[in-house]
Amino acid sequence: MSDARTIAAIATPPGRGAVAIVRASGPGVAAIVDRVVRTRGPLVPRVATLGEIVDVDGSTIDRGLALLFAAPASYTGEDVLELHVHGSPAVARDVLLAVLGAGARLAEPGEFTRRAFLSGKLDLTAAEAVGELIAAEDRSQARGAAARLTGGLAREIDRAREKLDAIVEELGAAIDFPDDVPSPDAHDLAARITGVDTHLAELAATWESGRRVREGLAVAIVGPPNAGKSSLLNALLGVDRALVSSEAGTTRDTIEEAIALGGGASARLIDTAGLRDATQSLEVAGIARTHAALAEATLALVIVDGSVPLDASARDILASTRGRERVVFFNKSDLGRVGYDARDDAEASAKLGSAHDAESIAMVRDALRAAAGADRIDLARPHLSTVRQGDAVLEARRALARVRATLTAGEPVDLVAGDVMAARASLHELTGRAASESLLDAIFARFCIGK
Ligand SMILES: Nc1nc2c(ncn2[C@@H]2O[C@H](COP(=O)(O)OP(=O)(O)OP(=O)(O)O)[C@@H](O)[C@H]2O)c(=O)[nH]1
Ligand SMILES: [Mg+2]
Repeated sequence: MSDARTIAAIATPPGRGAVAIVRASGPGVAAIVDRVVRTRGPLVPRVATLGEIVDVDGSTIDRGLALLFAAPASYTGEDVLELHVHGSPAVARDVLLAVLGAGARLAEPGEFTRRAFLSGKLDLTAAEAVGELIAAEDRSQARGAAARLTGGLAREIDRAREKLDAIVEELGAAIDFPDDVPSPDAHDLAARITGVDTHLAELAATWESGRRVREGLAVAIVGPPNAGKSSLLNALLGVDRALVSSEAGTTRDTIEEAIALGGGASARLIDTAGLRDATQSLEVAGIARTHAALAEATLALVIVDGSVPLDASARDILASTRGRERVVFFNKSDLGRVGYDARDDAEASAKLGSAHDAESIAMVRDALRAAAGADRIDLARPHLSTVRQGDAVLEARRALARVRATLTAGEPVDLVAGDVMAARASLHELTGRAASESLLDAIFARFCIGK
């Protein structure tokens, strides 16, 4: 897709606004300025200049600001022109058509940022961060992406990669000149590989916590019918979102709502149909959805009625969620605590409270907040963000594990060269220093046009 022609697009969102911006980048910008922009004097780079924006046939479309960035001091590294006009969709479209008429072609999604990457203005993780920043829906997502924009992650990865570079070089010299260059010492090599791997392991750990912050913790609220699941959902949300009734089996379909948990953490709460042996077909279908929600959720928020002895369905759900990440809440403490007091050791850390009581709700909220990882990750520090980045680090660590296995087995040191190079290649791909066209296509296709 990326031919070197000048590209153009409307950079502002569709619809009406105060200002619309049409942007062009490439070698044809000077010609576009000539044909489309009428100002008193010539445009000075980085100086916003008021003028008329004209059609290819010379008629005025709008008065607006022209802003020129001369290569290489621009977002893309090429000549860039921004035309700021009145924010009407019709005006923006006409200005774009004029720019296209003056020699540009319509930009592909993400093509401006792709050009910035190709000209070395951004590494690939920073380019991805641009996409994430635009897509960010809350502050923590935006902050995390903004931190990655500065290239801190790429520098961190490069540091690990440089250590592998040195090892590859030493191994290469020993292989090429066996008589003159001694092979690196196996012990020493293993220690250095372990050092790199530890560093990568720390980064890998940021991936899972980063994901929770970015996507919000997926929480399935599960338990027997009538336990108070929907009541708890409503209390957490602070609005009556789900129907609540004293009839068991009220909730049939899953209900999903997002909540902010404070400190930049958020969760997606999924209220579900109560779990029991149902025969009625609608309820059976609802329960199937509960199981699906439970399978997809990161955390199970298990609600049982703690005021009465635990019945079979309560015991079932407590037992079946035992191995996984969960918060157990014994509800209806205002009515008693018989069930809570008789709980198994496995539920030792379970919470007791009432969906009708603000303090209990705060307690559940805190537990979710802790699980959402807001306290565990410092978004200002380099962290992995996309699945692609997580995979690349995983791939590199796998190769390093093979290196260590070879060394531990007492094999000749030269045999590890291939795997060290494989680990290095994964890190190279992560920062985009060796990214394929198809990888770039996949990444930038997710961007919007104009970015
Ligand atoms: N006393 C008391 N009643 C509660 C409490 N929490 C919920 N209830 C009541 O218990 C009944 C069931 O509540 P729901 O929130 O509908 O329960 P559910 O788990 O969503 O039930 P299903 O959707 O049928 O699975 C309602 O009458 C609630 O008012 C509590 O802490 N104390
Ligand atoms: Mg319900």
